[in-house]
Amino acid sequence: MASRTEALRNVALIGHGHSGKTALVGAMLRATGGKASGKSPETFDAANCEPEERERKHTLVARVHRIEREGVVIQAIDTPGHPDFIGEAIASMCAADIACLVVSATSPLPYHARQLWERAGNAGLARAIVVTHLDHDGVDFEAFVGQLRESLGHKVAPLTYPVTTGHGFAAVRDVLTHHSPRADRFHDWIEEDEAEVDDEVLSHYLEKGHLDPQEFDRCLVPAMARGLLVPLFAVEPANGCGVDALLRFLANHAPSPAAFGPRRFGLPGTAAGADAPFVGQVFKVVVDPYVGRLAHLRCIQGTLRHGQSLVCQRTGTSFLASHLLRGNGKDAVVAHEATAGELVALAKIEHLHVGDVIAAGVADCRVPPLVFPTPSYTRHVWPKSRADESKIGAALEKLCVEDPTLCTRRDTETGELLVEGMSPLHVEVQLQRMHRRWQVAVESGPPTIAYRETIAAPAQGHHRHKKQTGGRGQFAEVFARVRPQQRGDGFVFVDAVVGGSVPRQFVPEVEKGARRFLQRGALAAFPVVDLAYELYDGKYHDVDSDQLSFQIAGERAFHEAFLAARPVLLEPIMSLVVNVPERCTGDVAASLSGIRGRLLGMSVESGVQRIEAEAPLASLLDYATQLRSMTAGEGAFSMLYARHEPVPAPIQAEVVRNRQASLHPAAHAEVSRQDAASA
Ligand SMILES: Nc1nc2c(ncn2[C@@H]2O[C@H](COP(=O)(O)OP(=O)(O)OP(=O)(O)O)[C@@H](O)[C@H]2O)c(=O)[nH]1
Ligand SMILES: [Mg+2]
Repeated sequence: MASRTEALRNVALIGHGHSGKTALVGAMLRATGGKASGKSPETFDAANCEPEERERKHTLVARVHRIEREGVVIQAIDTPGHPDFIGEAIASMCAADIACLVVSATSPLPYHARQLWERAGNAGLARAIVVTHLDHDGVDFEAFVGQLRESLGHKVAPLTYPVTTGHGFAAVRDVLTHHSPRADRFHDWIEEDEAEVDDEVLSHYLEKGHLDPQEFDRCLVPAMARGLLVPLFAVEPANGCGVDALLRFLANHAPSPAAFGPRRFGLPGTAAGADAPFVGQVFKVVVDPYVGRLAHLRCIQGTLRHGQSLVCQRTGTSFLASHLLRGNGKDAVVAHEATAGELVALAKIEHLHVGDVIAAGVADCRVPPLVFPTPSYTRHVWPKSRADESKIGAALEKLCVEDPTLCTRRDTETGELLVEGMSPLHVEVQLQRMHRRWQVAVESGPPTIAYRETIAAPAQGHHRHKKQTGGRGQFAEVFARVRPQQRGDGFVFVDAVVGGSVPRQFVPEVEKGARRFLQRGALAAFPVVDLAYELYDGKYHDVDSDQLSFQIAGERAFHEAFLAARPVLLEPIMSLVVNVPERCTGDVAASLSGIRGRLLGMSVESGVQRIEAEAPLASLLDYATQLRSMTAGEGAFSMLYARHEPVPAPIQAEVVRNRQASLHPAAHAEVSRQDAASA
């Protein structure tokens, strides 16, 4: 009898948006007597159940659905196909043994689906393809399969095929049981792929020109597990056509977690068996306002029992598995134990993150870390009301724990609270979710660019501070020079006073005043950097000079020198890596000049064009959207801060004007009014 692990099939459904993944889960549940009342993903009650999903008719979070058939449990993970939510698909793949790429026969394979396909292969998963939308008129199944074999490799071979496509698509044939010229041709393709499993099989195949039926059956699982064979299935989720053959294949021939063993996860042993010490990996975290935090994990080896003591390998923290749950769609039931390969959830464990490895004790394991794309779109957020102010930090943190492609931070230069995500849609959905779940309402806008001020030439400045108001007066006089420093050298204070014209005890006060000026700048109230301030002369008064007077004189002399030293604004320049389909290379490279960008290099890797460039952050705030429209949603980019560089003069004037308007709206309005009147 098969063990519990051998009776599991962990299937990640991946693919582009609207390809039919959620509809397919619904069809599989209906075919096996599971809960799926509605036929379309909008009405099927276990799917797309969050309001944000229903509004946009897209799956936005991954969900595990348990589908039981003749003693086999298929744990199907339905993932979002929208490129902005790729993080959910990436994490789900680490919980699966087989990735089913769901593709629509009505359009060529989109770049995003290709990316997911390659990630599944790199993660060592077996791969299969499900073709949907074969009921559309004009679809040519053979030609479509030919295209897939062309772009994904000749290991793609149909296991089922439609009798007819278009309106009349109502039946499929199973290549394993049916005989016809078409079935035989596909059968030959499969044999050819299987023959590569090992030398013995290959020599039999070469000798006889085919495999024995037993050999054929025996080699199906290893050929898939090693990526030598990619079976393809024809399906129509709405009428259930082809679904039974797909389920039969998954149950009888798809690799179970035992086919790979813990080795795929970098563990030393080969046995995933119930007696091995427990190791698992978190593939999803949900923070629910009612249930609290739920960490979904895949058991990699051994058995996880209720009440067991576990250690998080990242932090070394121990905790008890006191609430063990088994998820199914939007529901969960209490579980008492889970064996290798099972997907379960631990409730109320506060510190677990996506990708964390947990084990019974400290384990010798090198489970590969999950790599997510870095966020490339930033918004400045602020609370709508006082009440929201105290809750915003905690609520944002909960969202970021759930979504590894979202992060939040306070900008140290501008002081703004920032939310960084994959695109405007991604950030908007997350803020909407924050409002719904945690009742925290925020406003958002583009972030303030962290400009800096510096000088381009040396200059001198002087200030005499004198006040006589009754009693003791105030007196200090300072002469200073400023000169530019290398970029990145910061601020240097030089004491060049000779002959005690500024007494020793007041020199640090002049520096204090100078440093105060650094904070507030003179061009547009941005911090001042990369210059030297030399105090070379001054005057004092025996009675009236004090610390404050020298601070004021030091700061104002700086101001005067700074304005005379050709002040310039520096802006952050970012290093960009843009990945786009090859056909978009020309457009994307040409568009760099429109964002004041500089092309640094280009290379092609498996059909993906990688463009390296630099551009100012100020012109990248909306780049996620621009790139989407240039590449039909298929381009992606990441950026890293490189350095600050001077802003071109006309842009500097505009930045200064806008900054004055935002800092002193009333004064700006008055100036504009006078300008208009004089015009
Ligand atoms: N005619 C036809 N419609 C289909 C087929 N497969 C799916 N659909 C429909 O296509 C629409 C999108 O299907 P979904 O299952 O939501 O697509 P998805 O892949 O889950 O999309 P995301 O959640 O955005 O990733 C739904 O209205 C389905 O009913 C098919 O084979 N034929
Ligand atoms: Mg979906």
